[in-house]
Amino acid sequence: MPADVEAGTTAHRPDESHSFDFEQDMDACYTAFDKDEDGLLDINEFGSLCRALFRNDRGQVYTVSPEMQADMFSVFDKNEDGFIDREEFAYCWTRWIKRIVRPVNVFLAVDVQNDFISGSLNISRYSAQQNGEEVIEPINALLDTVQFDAVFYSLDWHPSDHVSFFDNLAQRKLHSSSPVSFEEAKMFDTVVFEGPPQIRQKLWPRHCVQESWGAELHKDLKVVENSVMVYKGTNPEVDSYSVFWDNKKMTQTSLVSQLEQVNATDIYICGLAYDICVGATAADALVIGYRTILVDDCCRGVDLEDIERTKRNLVSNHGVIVNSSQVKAMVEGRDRRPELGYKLALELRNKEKKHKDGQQMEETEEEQQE
Ligand code: VGL
Ligand code: ZN
Repeated sequence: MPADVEAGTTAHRPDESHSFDFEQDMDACYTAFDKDEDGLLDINEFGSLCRALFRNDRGQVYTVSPEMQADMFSVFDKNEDGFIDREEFAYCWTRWIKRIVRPVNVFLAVDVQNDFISGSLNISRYSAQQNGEEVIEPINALLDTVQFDAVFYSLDWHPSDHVSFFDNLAQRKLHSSSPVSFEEAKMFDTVVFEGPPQIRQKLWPRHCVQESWGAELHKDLKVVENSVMVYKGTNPEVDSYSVFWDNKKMTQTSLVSQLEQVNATDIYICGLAYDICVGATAADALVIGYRTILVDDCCRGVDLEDIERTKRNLVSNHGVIVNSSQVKAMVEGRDRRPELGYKLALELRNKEKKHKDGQQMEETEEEQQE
């Protein structure tokens, strides 16, 4: 083979252009990638499967690093013999490939409420580049064009005596560890309340009071049929930035069980404020184990540096940041991101490990009883 052809191998290897239709069945898939027909998938054959799997709707193949590929391979090579046999592939097919190709997609618009757009916590007041109203058009366009399996809207929904309101400061005792005293405390300072529960709390202007205009969703935001409202921050003593849990992780919102009910695999998150409630929600979604996608152009935040930190944090935890124009192809399984495939593989490994640990616990308990 001439040297110049050799040099170009990575881009032109026949299996680089191999696109497999994952709507076919498991056996067809196994046979297609078992190139040497030895009845086993080795790491290289798994590599060509990855190249067929992780590509976008324009046929471009996403790069999967050798480390990531080896790590995913190890999740499915359960007996660690260096091959994915047919039995191991059955698991890989149903729990991984099928979910990557046919995800269950949930959309969550966080706190698109009047107070954050033009009311008391109006984010454009804090940053010249940020205007909360700008999220409405791209969110509405998404809801018009993309068929999600479930749609949720969260609402910051505080009682009048809420702990986060600066003008309620006199209602509670500060803890001795508070960085600022009652006398010194100003709006946006962080204090520590004695509790219970003892909490660090940033002091915000009164906002999103239950049943008030400021707590209503913006009038132009499209509310789709059969969507679900999730209320957070309802406990007067604890604030709640994440739509999953309050800031002390004492109580869950209804979102957790509702996502389980629909068997959600992927969650698309956007809204206000990017660096506060959107960021906290996305971080929790990843902790719970969801494939998590931030829709960047449908978010606005308070602090530009904090927004960048939020994005870096998401990416380092295997989340993905996209533009709303990319969402439709992802939802329909035509644009399949390796980061999300990797996240799912890690979750499968965690589940297996928990299962094994549980079995071991049972065995030791039995031994102890004997
Ligand atoms: C939020 C501050 C206070 C938010 C809620 O929705 O981002 N920010 N409460
Ligand atoms: Zn709030």
